[in-house]
Amino acid sequence: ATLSALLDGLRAEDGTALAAKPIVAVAIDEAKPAPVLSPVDGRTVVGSVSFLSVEAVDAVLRAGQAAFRSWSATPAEDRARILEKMADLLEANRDRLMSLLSREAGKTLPDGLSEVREATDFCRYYAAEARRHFAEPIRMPGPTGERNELSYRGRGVFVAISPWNFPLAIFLGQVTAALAAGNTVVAKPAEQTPIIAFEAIRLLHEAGVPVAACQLATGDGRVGAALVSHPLTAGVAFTGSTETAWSINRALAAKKGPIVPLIAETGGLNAMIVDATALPEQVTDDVVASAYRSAGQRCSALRILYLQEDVADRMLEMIEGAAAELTVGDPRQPSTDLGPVIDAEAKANLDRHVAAMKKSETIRFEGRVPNAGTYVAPVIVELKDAKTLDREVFGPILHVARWKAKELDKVIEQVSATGYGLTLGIHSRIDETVEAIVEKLAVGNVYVNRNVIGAVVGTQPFGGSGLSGTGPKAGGPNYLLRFAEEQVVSVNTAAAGGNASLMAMG
Ligand code: UN1
Repeated sequence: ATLSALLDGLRAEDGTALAAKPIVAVAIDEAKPAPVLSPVDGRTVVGSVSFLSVEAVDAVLRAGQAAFRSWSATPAEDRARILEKMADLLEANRDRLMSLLSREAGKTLPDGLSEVREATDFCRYYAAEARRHFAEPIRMPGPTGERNELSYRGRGVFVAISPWNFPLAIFLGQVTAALAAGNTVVAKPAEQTPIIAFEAIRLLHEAGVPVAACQLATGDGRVGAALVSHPLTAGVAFTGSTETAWSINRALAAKKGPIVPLIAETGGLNAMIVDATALPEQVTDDVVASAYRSAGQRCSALRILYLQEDVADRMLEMIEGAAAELTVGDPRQPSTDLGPVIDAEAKANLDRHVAAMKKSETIRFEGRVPNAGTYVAPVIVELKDAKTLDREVFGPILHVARWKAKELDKVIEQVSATGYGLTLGIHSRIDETVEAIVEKLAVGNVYVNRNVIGAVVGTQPFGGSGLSGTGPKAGGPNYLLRFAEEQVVSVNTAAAGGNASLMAMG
């Protein structure tokens, strides 16, 4: 079996091969391609894909390492131009990508459109950041008779492991950041969304990234584990569950060789705190968007809504009314608000959670869903005690808890006690209340009097702390630096003899 066996494995719906150019730089042994089924109906084949074998991981990383010298020596300006070309290609292919996002990931058309835009924004933003950080060394202050310069360079082959919920934007966000910083990349997409990843890599190659500088490693957790543990891996960018981040940390700790960074963006148990001064219509809109957009499958999504007792009944009534207006169904229909969840396993987990909630808590609302496919109805659960929700439930299930006017500190304590720190919503017209909450909660992204999703690249750098990840924030001014190594060169420029630093030290 050869490279062409892998390429043969990548076929579009109509049977035409997707591969115009190679996506890995090496020939590998490969198993039979498996079909990727669409969550829209659970049956339609989106395409088929071969998974990389664990044995092939070594060859892929070696090829990435071999490509490193020339890619890292490519001027930052050239790398930036390639990323800008990629942005143009994404825009030119927008409709096709949106269609694929619907078919492979179950995205509604508005979600698909925002995702293509976000991916485009990442390319342009990281291109600008590459110019800012990497074009020229930074002159450090110091004594005369010496020149001190700080510069950044790529670390080597970066492994990028991404989730199915943003199979284009997060996938490309990681990959383009690593490339911009001068690394080569091996990207492992989620098992559920390899085809969109393949399309993205193909466009990157078309934009001018050398094949070996950005390779695609399709596969399950075993491929991910083999990539992470490999001695050549110079860094890992990961977005996914907190549990997987722990296991990546363990694998990196056990790995022999260079000590490498993990950049992890993980889960959240995101709260919104609403007090009696909040505007009911605004709260309703923002809660519905935050809890149900993307069928609740965003790590930023609202999971638990804290309503102040005095306004809780009225607000709940309005939110239930708005939830009842939501349409669940085929994501390709313009009238659809919630598409399917990603697969049967995700649906089974959510159904189990709702069944458990029905036993002990109050279900305030449950919507209707189509019979076929992996659709989950929007649900509102009122909890007797907010502590009942102690883990991230990744779907369209909104939990609500009430709080009394004097008990804001207790709410803050409960939110803090989850250990997560990704997004937080506050709806209040009292500045002191907002400030008190912000000051006490170490949450990565706080949204005041608005919804808690859809962070804009370059405007709202995104990422959390604690159980929610390591930082730095994606789409922010510090992100690329974590992908790079620093080097300081100190040159004695005095005419002869002497060392300015030593002399300055006395
Ligand atoms: C994720 O869901 O994994 O702010 C993170 C937002 C998105 C978050 C993506 N950019 O909703």
